[in-house]
Amino acid sequence: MVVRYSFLIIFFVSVLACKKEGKDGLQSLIKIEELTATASCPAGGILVKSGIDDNRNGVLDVNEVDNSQPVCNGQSSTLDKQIILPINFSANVSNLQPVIGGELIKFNKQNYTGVDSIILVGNPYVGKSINTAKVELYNLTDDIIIPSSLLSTNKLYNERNFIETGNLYTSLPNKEINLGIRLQTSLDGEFAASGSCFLILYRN
Ligand SMILES: [Ca+2]
Repeated sequence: MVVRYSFLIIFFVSVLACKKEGKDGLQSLIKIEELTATASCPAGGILVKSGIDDNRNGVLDVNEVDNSQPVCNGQSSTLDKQIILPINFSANVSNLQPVIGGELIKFNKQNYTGVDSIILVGNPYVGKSINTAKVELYNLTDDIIIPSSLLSTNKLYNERNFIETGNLYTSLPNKEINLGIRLQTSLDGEFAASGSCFLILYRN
């Protein structure tokens, strides 16, 4: 519980810190709600809602929610075949300066016995399809990119979908690090956004 709430606090801080306005002045926002236990999430979890702040009030209003993604709490960290970790990053960029943010603190792949596959999943998008949005996993502790973690797309907001990397297990260091995201736009002056980012771990 303590972990989860500190997680949410970090999340909201990172959302506030990442309010980058795009060329059109609209920003994407994320809102997290508690999810009570259901058949598909027996231990409860969180519901990650995302969308564009169309009325520019800095709040993700009900009619602005375009995507809702449940993230279930693990029932048993030693038995779960799949573990989903939100990276808590939502940012826009419209110049060539990369935006680095988000926090998945104290991540250590060695803590997950039996895990042999780790992927980055996200739904980035662009303002114009001539542009490409680039999202990469970032090692905040050592200030370096995680190799082979690039997600790139030229999908517009209303056609965006979740895309994923290959297995990053060997790209991630054998130690505890703070992980984040680096977002870049390919064309200077053109809007790109990160969408929602998750790290998914698989046991064989
Ligand atoms: Ca709003």
